[in-house]
Amino acid sequence: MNKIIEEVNERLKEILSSYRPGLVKEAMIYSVMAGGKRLRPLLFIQTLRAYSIDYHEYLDIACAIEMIHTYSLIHDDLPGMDNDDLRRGKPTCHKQFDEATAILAGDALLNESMNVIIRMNLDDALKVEVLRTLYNASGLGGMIYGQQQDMYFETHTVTLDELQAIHHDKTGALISVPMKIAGLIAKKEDADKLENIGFKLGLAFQIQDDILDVTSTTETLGKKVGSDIENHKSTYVSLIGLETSQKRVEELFEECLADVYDLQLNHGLMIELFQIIMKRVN
Ligand code: GRG
Repeated sequence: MNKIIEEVNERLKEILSSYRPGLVKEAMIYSVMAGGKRLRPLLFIQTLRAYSIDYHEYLDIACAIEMIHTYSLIHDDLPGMDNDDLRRGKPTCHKQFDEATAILAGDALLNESMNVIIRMNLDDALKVEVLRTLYNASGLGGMIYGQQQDMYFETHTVTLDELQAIHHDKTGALISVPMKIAGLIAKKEDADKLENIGFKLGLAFQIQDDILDVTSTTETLGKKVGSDIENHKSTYVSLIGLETSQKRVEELFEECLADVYDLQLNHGLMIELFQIIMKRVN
């Protein structure tokens, strides 16, 4: 997996270096290259590999997804949202630069992610399907809607079902969409099943996030811990407790494994990927 991460990083550097010079470009490079785990590119590439597809032709889709993810983190950290000082172990974009530059860097990453895909040499029908699927997941069809609901429930009581729906959109959409797009490329009839597995993985990932917020350290996590309690935020841990949350994560991973065995692909590659996510410490 390290080789794949290096390839993604090299291509991201190439893409970012092509932009017109200035503070916005510097801020984009700063945040994208700040040391993220590249989980979403890995989910995309490893799923393609599991279907024996050469991923190099599609590397730019992995980069575009990571650019959207980084934009969401830059904006999520802004004073008007979570107002965080630390991200990926470094000062947040608006702390390192300034608020206006951080807003523009996020906007530019979202816009340019689309250009990255538009410029690819792909079959036109596939390109349109990829664009439609990706920007539905990152927009009001998924992540932005989830962020809106997350903000609403900062001042309203939330049930477990409502919290699960927030996670589905806010975190799950951008974790499931790499798997869905890999399915559209490799085997169209599997795309919805892969998306479903991705949503379960996304929920497990977000519950882990809630758990790490109370069990980890700022040093390990690369961002402030204890922020959910400080912000009086309802989380899986606050609603069902730490132990039950941990159990739920394990159950979801088991379900993902079982679902993967229903598909005809290289199961070992998918399991390797799920284990990396399951064992994550940051
Ligand atoms: C501002 C439009 C907008 C959306 C923000 C995803 C999101 C929506 C906010 C992030 C809030 C957050 C920390 C959610 C927890 C799950 C999550 C997305 C964690 C960060 O993803 P990782 O762990 O990060 O993959 P790295 O840094 O490794 O890429």
